[in-house]
Amino acid sequence: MDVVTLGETMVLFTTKTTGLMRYSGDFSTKIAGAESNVAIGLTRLGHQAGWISRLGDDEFGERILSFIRGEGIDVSQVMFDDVASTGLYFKEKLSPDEVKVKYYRNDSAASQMLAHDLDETYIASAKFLHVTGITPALSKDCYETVLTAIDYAKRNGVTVVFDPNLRRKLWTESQARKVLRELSAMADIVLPGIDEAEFVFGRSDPETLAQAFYDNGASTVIMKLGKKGAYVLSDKTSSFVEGFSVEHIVDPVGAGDGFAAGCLSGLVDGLDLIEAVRRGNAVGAMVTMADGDVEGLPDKKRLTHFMNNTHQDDVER
Ligand code: KDG
Repeated sequence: MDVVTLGETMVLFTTKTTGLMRYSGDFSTKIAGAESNVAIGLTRLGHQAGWISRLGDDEFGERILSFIRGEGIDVSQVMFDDVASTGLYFKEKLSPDEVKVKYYRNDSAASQMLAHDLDETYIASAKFLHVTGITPALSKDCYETVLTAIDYAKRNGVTVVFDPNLRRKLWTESQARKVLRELSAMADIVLPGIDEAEFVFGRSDPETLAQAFYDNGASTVIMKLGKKGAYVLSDKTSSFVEGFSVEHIVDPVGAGDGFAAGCLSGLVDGLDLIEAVRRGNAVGAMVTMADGDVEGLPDKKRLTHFMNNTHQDDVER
């Protein structure tokens, strides 16, 4: 197993018309969850990924399991809850550039994940454990499950990758800031977006914020800068890695997860950090070119074509 991840996946309902959801009668439905988005990005690129989660014993849970298993992800650790329901969320397009999200996930099946349900041997079998800041926001049990997963990883020499993935609607600012800082300190690799970095450490430039995560305990910081690319800091390097230009952004949601999948794919393939992040930039850019979180995630052939045929400014080192 290359990467094991852990988190909630939901059925996403997106209005088919622009405007207030109260006037929308038609919705498209897709599967979306930050952690399974990353796992799908990895399997599409030929890697082995496992997804740990809990689903409702309902039609939406069955649909999610079928979709994720169909993407070649190991779902042997997924549990079904015969009481709590599968989480849902709705995307309301108020204008082409203004999207609002409404979660229906309180007390969802995934929020009932328990630390004692984790299989240490399963986590120990991976090269990387990928966790995000969404899961600890779901419940105290989920917070403890993430802590236990990180402990199992560290005890078994598995590299811990943490993506803060700040979701302000899921918890208070003070709760979020405390836990995101705490988990960032435990991680080997941290993948903050610039906004999340400023949320945790205050307003500043990418270099200063990356240093703050490094001083906080992470050994590698890969800061997402959107279309500008990323800034990388480790004990061996500090560098901006230029992003890839995209002529028409269809849907930016999920780009950060694609970036994470690309970076992890590069590291699994033995690329150096800069080249792994360059792959992350490319995958993140490709995600924005399709509607939905995972529909733009490429296979190796499409990724290679995109990277070789898209203008990229020189990498500044
Ligand atoms: O990164 C995209 C995720 O935010 C989306 O898939 C849904 O996991 C999700 C969340 O909690 O917002």
